[in-house]
Amino acid sequence: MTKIVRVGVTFPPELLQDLDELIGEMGYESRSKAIQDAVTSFVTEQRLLHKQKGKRAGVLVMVYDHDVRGLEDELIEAQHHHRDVINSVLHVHLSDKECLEAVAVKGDAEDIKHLAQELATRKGVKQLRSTIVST
Ligand code: NI
Repeated sequence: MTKIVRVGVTFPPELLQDLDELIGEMGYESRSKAIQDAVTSFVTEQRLLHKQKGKRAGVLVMVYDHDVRGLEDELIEAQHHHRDVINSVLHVHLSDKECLEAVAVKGDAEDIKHLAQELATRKGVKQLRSTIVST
């Protein structure tokens, strides 16, 4: 039998509510199974991004909360730092406090990966999805 480890994780209430709604709709028997599946998807996606090598192009799409103190400055700083791989940025004001940014990237896979990591790991960035193709 596979050994199971128990961990404690904190969630914003709205996220947990969304998760529980989805779990109900999808017919999951437990929250743990749904969270394990979500983590598996995350690990698979990140591993795939890590393995990329050579010239790549694509789009990073992120959603963030602009009310989080200092976040916009940090995001802009990260983008300036990686300007060599950024071709264009599209900003969409989604709601009173949520913004979506689509960052078109082209260049070395390693640099694109660093940019994606710098953006995704900031507090207040709710999602970052990347679509990367070879060039
Ligand atoms: Ni905005």
